[in-house]
Amino acid sequence: MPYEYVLVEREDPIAVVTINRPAKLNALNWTVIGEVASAIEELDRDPAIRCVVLTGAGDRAFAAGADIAEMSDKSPMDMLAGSFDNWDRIRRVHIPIIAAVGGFALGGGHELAMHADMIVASEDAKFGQPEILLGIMPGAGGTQRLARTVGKYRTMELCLTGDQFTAQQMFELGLVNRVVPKGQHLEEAKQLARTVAARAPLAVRLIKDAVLTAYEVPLEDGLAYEKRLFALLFSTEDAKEGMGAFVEKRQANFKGR
Ligand code: CO8
Repeated sequence: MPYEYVLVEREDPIAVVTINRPAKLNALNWTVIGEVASAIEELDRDPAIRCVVLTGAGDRAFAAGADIAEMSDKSPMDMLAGSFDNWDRIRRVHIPIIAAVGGFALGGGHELAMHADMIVASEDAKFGQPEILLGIMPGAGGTQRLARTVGKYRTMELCLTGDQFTAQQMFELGLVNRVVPKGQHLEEAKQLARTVAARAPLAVRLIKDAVLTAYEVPLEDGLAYEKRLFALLFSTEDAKEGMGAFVEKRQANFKGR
């Protein structure tokens, strides 16, 4: 289905979802975020696709935040009823998502990148939570995901000053996986996606589930959950294939069964 602001390009077994609103630095109006959610959900349901790359069109931005013009006259109830469901839809997919960030990832754009499972950034990328400069605050997980990833003190700095941090700074803080020369973020993210896509698909999905669960539950519960998922994989053909291939000294051929 064609979207107004989102492009989907399949390169099975990976797909690239591009926010395509470059004249507005890919600002996330409610239609955009709904379309991103729909596109990723559709790919999540497709067994031929095993990893998604999420990026922004043009060379200036991944996304410069929620659409300020659209938001400016909203009431509290408009905001609550608005697009939060779509953010949750992105959060709930099982397929791994890699954000390929060039240029600005600000506010909701930064929060959207943090909905991904890994982040690859061009060396010119700029990350920040500038909502404070607008008299508001992060609303799509910025304070929570940042605090869990880079810690209280850097989160406070980002959110209370609104300052932009470089890709290298975010790499050093553990939020960015790889920093690459300007303009090479998409290719690097696709390469990383192909690596993940070549792995045993059921194990990939359960690993994503287990790692995200680490942010939700106490360690004891997380360890118990991991143990059950680990045992569950012993019911799969891929587990027999993977361990059998190691023993027989050959390449494993995973089928997602
Ligand atoms: N919203 C709407 N339009 C935007 C946005 C935005 N966030 N960012 C840029 N644009 C538009 C500009 O208005 C401009 O449009 P036009 O050419 O029609 O005037 C075009 O994009 C190009 O932008 P600039 O001319 O401003 O480009 P500069 O190179 O001068 O500046 C900046 C680039 C520094 C990125 C600047 O555009 C900027 O500061 N943008 C706003 C960044 C920001 O404040 N982001 C946070 C927004 S609030 C938020 O994200 C809250 C998230 C809540 C999530 C939960 C929702 C339910």
